[in-house]
Amino acid sequence: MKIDAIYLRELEMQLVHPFETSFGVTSKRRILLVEVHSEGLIGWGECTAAEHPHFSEECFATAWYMLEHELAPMLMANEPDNGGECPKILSRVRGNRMAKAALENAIWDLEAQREGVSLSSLLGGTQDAIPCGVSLGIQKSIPELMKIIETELAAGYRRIKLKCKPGWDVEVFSKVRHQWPGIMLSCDANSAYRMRDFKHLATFDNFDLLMIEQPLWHDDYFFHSMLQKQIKTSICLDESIRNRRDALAAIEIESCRIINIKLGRVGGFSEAIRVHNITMERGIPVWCGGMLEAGIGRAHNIALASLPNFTLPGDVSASKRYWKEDIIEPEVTVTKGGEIAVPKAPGRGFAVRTDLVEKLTLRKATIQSTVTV
Ligand code: OSB
Ligand code: MG
Repeated sequence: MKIDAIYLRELEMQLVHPFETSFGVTSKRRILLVEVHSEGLIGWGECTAAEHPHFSEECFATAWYMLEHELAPMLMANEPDNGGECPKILSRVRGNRMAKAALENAIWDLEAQREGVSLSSLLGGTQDAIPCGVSLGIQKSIPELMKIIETELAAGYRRIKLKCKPGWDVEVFSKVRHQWPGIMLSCDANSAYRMRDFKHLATFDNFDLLMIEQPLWHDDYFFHSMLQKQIKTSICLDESIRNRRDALAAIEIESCRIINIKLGRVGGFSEAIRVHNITMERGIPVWCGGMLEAGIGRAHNIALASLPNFTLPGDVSASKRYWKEDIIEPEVTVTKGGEIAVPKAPGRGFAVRTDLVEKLTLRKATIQSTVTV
């Protein structure tokens, strides 16, 4: 496809509530959007890199730099025909997967429009609706957390995930389990524990958790395998799964029994599909993770989560849980039964509110083809 121009935008968006994990608090997001103009169509991508490099090595500024100076010019010079060709074109740049994903996903978004098919079906999606869970940040107090859980269960969400860290774990799980004995409950440590905590982590087995997500180092699966042998609760890996090879290695050495797939973390739709396929082959269920996305990232997550091995409720939830006003129309909504309907319309199925995007844009960069005809 002939790419006319690629635009990068920096948006500032205030979260409805601050979100606290074991690595810090986020109140405002700087959202990096990629806009690819080609043959009269516009493909959109959203970069999931956070403000600071606390979840992974990437952050907003590194992603912006890589996109502006390396990735977008490289893609323009090579004119991919479809989303699936992007990883090879961008492979000379090592790492920087969240930056790559934003660009590659914009091409898939464009391709779905060009082909007149839904993004979900272009990716190989088979599910009409995706089951939803929520990820609840660390709160000031347990009673405050209990109120939030009550609200989210009433809204229909099918799985509650609690962010945890030393000092905000077993006491919390115990109170929550006591109040709601039957709910699907899990926790996410974002690498807050170490080997000295193995005995403590084994006590999580008392709470019938669906999984414990990324208890140890962000880049590890060897020690997670040691831990998995010593606890009954299934480990789910998030941070340490960067690609299909990581997934396969983690499955082979039994580091986890569940995997969370995030588009940005694995570098885009192509690699996400490869991770999905190998987990399905090996009988390891997956779910779609979230990175506090605005509407475009959320729409892409929904399309991804329609693939057949996404059998567990994911972290993709309603726009209004994060934003007063989302940048897409309609906003993402969740049914009383805790599901999001997968759009069937051509493309991503959610229109971009360009006026609002323009209003929220703090900075814009243009990458134009240097090839003259
Ligand atoms: O580990 O899943 C995570 C948010 C920011 C960084 C990392 C994570 C999260 C979440 C929130 O858990 C998921 C969401 O977008 O709802
Ligand atoms: Mg996680």
